[in-house]
Amino acid sequence: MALVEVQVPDIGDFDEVAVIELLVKPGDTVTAEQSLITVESDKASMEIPSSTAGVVKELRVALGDKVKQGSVVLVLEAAGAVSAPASESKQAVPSVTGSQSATESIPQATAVASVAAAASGPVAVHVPDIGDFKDVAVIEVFVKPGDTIKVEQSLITVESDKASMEIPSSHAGVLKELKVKVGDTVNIGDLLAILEGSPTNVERSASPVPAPVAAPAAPSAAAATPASALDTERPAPNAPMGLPHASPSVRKFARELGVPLAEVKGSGPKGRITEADVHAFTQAVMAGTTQTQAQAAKVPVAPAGGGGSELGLIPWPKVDFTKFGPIERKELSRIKKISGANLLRNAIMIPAVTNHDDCDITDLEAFRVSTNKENEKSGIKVTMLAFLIKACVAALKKYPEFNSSLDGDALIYKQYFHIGFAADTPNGLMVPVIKDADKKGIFQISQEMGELAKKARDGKLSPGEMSGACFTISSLGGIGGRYFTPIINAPEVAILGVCKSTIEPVWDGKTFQPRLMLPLSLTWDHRVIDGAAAARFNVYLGQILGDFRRVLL
Ligand code: CAO
Repeated sequence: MALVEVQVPDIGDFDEVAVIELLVKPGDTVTAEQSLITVESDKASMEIPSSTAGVVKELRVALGDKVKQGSVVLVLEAAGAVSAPASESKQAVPSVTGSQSATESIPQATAVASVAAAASGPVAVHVPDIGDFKDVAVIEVFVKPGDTIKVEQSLITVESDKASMEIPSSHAGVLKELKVKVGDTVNIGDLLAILEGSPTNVERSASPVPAPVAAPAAPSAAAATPASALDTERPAPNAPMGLPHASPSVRKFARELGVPLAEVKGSGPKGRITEADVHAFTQAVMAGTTQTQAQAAKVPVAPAGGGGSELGLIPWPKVDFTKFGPIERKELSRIKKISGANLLRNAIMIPAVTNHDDCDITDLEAFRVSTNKENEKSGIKVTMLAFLIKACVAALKKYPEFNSSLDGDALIYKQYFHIGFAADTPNGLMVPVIKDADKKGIFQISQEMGELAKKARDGKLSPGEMSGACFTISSLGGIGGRYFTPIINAPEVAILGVCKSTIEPVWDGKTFQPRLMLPLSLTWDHRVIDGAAAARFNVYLGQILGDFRRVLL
């Protein structure tokens, strides 16, 4: 069985596009042409299909990664003969520029633009080069006669059986006549619309090439969504799996409004969700005639702008900072947006309390340092965090409500011990998970932690490596600080924050002794745990870290 690297094929005009969805996971069997990931630029999204059939061995991309032509998406154990690489597959992905490369298409487009700029009076807008597509159906019309059209404004959406794309206007002006309607089929060069040209034509951008967008109703693996991610496009738990059937602009619009697209009923052809549907859904929610599933479950979804109006809060202050000095605006990374929505929900929804404590790790640190010296050659560095993970497992076993999750009026007690640890990465906070930490030794945990932390920093964590945690540890010990109040990673019910250990004078009954003290901050969900249990958990944790022989008792 050959291992095959599946690469991003020619994706036309797109240079570096973000991975917004992982549709498969290691162990999945995929067929040739099956969609593997969805990538998105600011204007469109598209699915990257597999060039060959086989079993997924390794995902080489993670959510938020930027990919381009040639980037390796995953490694497959090919079933049977290896087929042509994805970049050679004609059918694989709609090529936005047909046989032309993106760079070739631009000068041509610019030339058209300058002619258009000089034109006034009626201007014809044609279907541009839409690559491999023939006789594609018009499934959506965004404009009507009388509308003022901007350059690059989407006029219609066309759809083949595998993908859909929006066709933008090559010119600005007032729409005089629309030459197509829903249900028509179009090809390159077909007349789409007549505009009354406007002098603003000079502003047209270089490329009239349509952007390919995601194939509708593509399969979406449940496990592809990291446990910590709350995406408004993610199908609701009870909804059938699959991306909502909508164009990228409608998806973007829904995201901006914080509308869960999976809950919007599409009125377009084949149940496609239109902008009007999103409007109608928003109005119905605002009027109180319908509820999102999150509202029904009394879980507030973070609004895109952090408005907070649905919580009855006053609006977020809008300040023109330029009045006070120079500024620079930078978009939040996708990871920050996703984790921000989760953190907001968890901070608001969980009646959380934090207990602070110190524990004596003098002997443990001495043991750790000597162990590392003895095992220098092994290349594995034993970390304090590995001991903390083991100590937490012992405390979770002794106090099982800390290893539970709320399910309505019931508690789910987990009989496994998967421990998440917060990792600081250039793109934001990630939480990789050490699975079955109860069955692993300190060396194995240290090694796995090192590998997972590296993958997190490189943006290479797979969804499976970030899901299933029972309890999370957030260690700022390598950085500094004294105590903090970590936010619980729902549906877990507690999280341990750890800061930097320092030598402190500790009274032994006769005299002060210099001891290495580790500050612990345990945040817990008061619906599940009470204060006395939390104090006992912290005390027990401290006792174990003070003397690990206690785990044997
Ligand atoms: N007290 C004193 N020193 C500590 C310590 C502690 N509690 N924990 C770690 N250290 C030391 C380590 O021993 C190491 O020292 P040496 O280089 O001399 O051996 C140094 O600090 C650096 O440790 P580290 O932080 O790189 O490694 P780690 O195993 O402790 O942690 C990881 C790994 C991935 C958790 C960490 O790199 C990280 O990302 N921490 C940030 C987590 C975070 O962002 N939390 C906040 C979440 S809420 O926004």
